[in-house]
Amino acid sequence: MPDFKLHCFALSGNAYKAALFFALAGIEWESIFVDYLGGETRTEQWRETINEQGEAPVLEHGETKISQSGVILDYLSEVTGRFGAQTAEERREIMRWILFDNHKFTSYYATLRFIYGLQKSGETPVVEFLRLRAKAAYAIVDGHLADRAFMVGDRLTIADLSLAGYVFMPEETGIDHSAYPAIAAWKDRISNMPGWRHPYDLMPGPTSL
Ligand SMILES: N[C@@H](CCC(=O)N[C@@H](CS)C(=O)NCC(=O)O)C(=O)O
Repeated sequence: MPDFKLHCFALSGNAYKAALFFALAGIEWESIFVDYLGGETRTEQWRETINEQGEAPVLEHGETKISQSGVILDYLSEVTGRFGAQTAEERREIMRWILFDNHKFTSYYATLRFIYGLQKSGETPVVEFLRLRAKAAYAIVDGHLADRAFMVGDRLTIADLSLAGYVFMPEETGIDHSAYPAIAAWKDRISNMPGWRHPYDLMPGPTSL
């Protein structure tokens, strides 16, 4: 029985960040399917017993139970010794990109992808706003990656894993990804690593609404 249990579902790029950590580290883990589309995370019982914040992913490891993908990634790097910082400066730099990812890069893109790509909203002012914000975040990450292979240092860290949450999701967002060649090259570097698997292949549950 694996030590690590991850409450997750296939459509969740936030959960993929942790699932990808396990895949690339070659660490056994168990998935616990979250019926997000069925409303499980909104039930009182789920919030009382799994996560009061009402969000997936949630990691269980022995007595430890934590949510927030950035905290989960930080915890996993600490307890496994993989993909973490080697210096205090790197630790700050990793945290800086994880916070940027949570606030901007993942947040706007994931919401755009959900509304436009999965719910098929069509063009609306909200979609237009989210796309503009997502493109601005993509441009910043693309600029950072223009002259380096990974976000921090010269190797894959949890900063990359955080930003990689939604970039392999296949849904249409109306964003022209050819405008971000450094992100495309970084994605190739990650997907060519031993152990890499697509989110829909790594986590349980439906892959459409
Ligand atoms: N900042 C959180 C975001 C988690 C998140 O938004 N998860 C989605 C699923 S991918 C969720 O459970 N959303 C529930 C909601 O917003 O009500 C993280 O990085 O873990």
